[in-house]
Amino acid sequence: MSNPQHHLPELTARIAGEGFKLLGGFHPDPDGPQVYLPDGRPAAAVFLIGSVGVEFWQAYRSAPESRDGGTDPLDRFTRRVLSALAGEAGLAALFPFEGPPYHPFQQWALRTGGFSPSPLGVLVHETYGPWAGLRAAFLSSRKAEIPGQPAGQGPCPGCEAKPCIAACPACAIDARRGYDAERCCGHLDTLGESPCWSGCLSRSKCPYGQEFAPLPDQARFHMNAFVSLVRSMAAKP
Ligand code: B12
Repeated sequence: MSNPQHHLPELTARIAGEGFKLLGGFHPDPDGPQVYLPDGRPAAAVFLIGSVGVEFWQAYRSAPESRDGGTDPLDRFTRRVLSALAGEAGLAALFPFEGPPYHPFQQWALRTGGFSPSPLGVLVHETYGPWAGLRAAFLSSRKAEIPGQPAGQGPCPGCEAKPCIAACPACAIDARRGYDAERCCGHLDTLGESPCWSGCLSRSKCPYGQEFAPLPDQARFHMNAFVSLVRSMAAKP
């Protein structure tokens, strides 16, 4: 990794130009949990890169990885584009699909602010609702300017109606126990053409970020990836 040489507005624009979004950042507290650079030193600043809405899907659909027939096309597209961007800015890139063990991306997202945990398992963002994908973390060895942090705790603690819970036709979401992935998958298996395949009905009922909901083919792509991951996890001893 070379010396960090990014400039926040330029970094934000470069990331947006490739269809991604700079969701936020944080400076790890020296007395708290650290995020480590590839050379083992603790990072001084962390940027969280996400994907939201149709811009990202359009960028992916026009990339060669979406048509080459290989495995994990979206992860390969993400790694190619964001590794190059991080390298240009003198930053290191970590990805959520590296693992197991996986990097704690949801914990990092909570530290950027604006997100709350939800009964759905996914973090819900005050602007993007349940539709923010976490695609990479860029790490800087030096303190750096990061985006301003939203003040609130994210939307779920203040949402009394919680329409997400009742919307699940498989009763896979419970206010206390959270989200039951096996039950959700079982439902998808039983009903081959369940409307859930075109987008999780519970996430669709979230009052936040509705304008960022995925297109039907985008939703189906993610549901397929999710079902494959649950099956591969269940198949492991
Ligand atoms: C393994 C995994 C799963 C497993 C969960 C098994 C388990 N109990 O851990 C399964 C396959 C069930 C799963 C499902 C889904 N997942 Co998932 N998953 C992951 C992955 C790759 C690793 C999680 C992990 O172990 N992290 C390591 C620990 C140490 O990190 P952590 O931050 O401390 O962990 C938190 C999570 O594990 C979380 N958690 C625990 N159980 C579950 C269950 C679910 C469903 C989720 C979402 C989170 C979650 O609690 C921890 C504390 O905050 C992460 C990526 C990542 N690197 O985190 C994505 C991730 C958490 N998943 C994500 C998503 C979106 C989904 C799906 C909605 C997929 C989809 N269709 O798009 C589904 C839910 C299905 C639905 N109907 O909506 C997003 C969440 C984004 C957000 N806004 O929060 C992530 C960050 C991937 C990404 N690139 O954005 N997932």
